[in-house]
Amino acid sequence: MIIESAEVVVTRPDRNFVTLRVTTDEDLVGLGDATLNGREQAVVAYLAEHVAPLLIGRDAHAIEDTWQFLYRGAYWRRGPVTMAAVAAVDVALWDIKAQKAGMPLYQLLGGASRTGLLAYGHASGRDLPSLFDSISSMTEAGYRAIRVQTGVYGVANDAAEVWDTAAYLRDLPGVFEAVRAEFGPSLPLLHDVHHRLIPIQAARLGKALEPYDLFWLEDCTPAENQDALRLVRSHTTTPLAIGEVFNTIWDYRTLIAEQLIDYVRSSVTHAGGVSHLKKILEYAQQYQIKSGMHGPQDISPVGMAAALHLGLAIHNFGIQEYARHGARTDEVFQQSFTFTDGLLHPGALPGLGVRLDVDEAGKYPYQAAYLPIARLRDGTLHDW
Ligand code: EZ4
Ligand code: CO
Repeated sequence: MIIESAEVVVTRPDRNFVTLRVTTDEDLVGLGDATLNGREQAVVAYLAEHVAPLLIGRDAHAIEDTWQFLYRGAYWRRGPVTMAAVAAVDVALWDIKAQKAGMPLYQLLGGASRTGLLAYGHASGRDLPSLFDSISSMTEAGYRAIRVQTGVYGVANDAAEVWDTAAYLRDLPGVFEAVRAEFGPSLPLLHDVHHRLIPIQAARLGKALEPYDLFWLEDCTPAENQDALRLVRSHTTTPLAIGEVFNTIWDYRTLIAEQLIDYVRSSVTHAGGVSHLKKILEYAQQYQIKSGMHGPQDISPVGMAAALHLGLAIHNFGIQEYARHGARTDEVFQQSFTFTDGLLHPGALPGLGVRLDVDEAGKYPYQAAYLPIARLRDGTLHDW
């Protein structure tokens, strides 16, 4: 089976999405998510100018060889743009192979290891009453695990959020104490620090949150400094999750080999596809480290589907982040996955189980949009 075409579809039904659409001489169509939030057009150019022409005429079944060809053959390795582009090709080819086999993708990855995937959703509020309302609305929507954020330390305006680290460290344990008092001891609670602390602050926060039994503390430091996590780890038993901005196994080398984290946050979309993330997770498995794949709205339904197939198949699944897309997105991307009793399942359709309606996608052209930034009170640029 030969690849006949590879086109990049950019659409903004509710937000920008980049999708690679690969067609074979047997008229099978495979999809891959290549959305890199705020830098979308860099991946579009990488795919359209440099990757798509190389795919035409290749064996659609040769997934590993194509992965190695794009990774090694480029000479310039790693990085978010490259790895999102490689991921999109990888996932599109897995989609095609599974459709050809007449099976949902998870069957080709080893079959189901569980009946469904525990998902967590986001709750946030500027004060405790609004936070409680937000948590209640998430549990009513079916979520059985909740990420709890407070906006108290960030005053949003058009230019930047103002961030006060000292106030955050002082107040956050009290927020979790109140949430536990209101919602009880058994609801899994998560929290995302968004890379905003230095190691000693992260160590102190992890320790202060221990009484509230977090499922995890996420991105507590900018973890490209992998060694910093030794300090955090030596001070706290709060489980640690890291890596939504990582894109290869090399970003995790120290973190996994020294067991400095408990959950791998990388997504299929940003870490080289199903093939590469599976390798990262198999490495992590030897150290009792589990998956915690990134699943915000900027992972498209195609990227989410790929995550669900991989998560269902691997042994060391931990939890899946799941932020529902809007109604327009669901029309552009027709999906087969389900969310029942707090558990996600990729469904039984052959392949990924997602269909891209190209005409519908064409109604929503790209619009530039960027992530917010944060600044300290004195104006210093901080991590968002
Ligand atoms: O900032 O998806 O855990 N989730 C997050 C997200 C990320 C965005 C980046 O594109 O941290 O909100
Ligand atoms: Co995060």
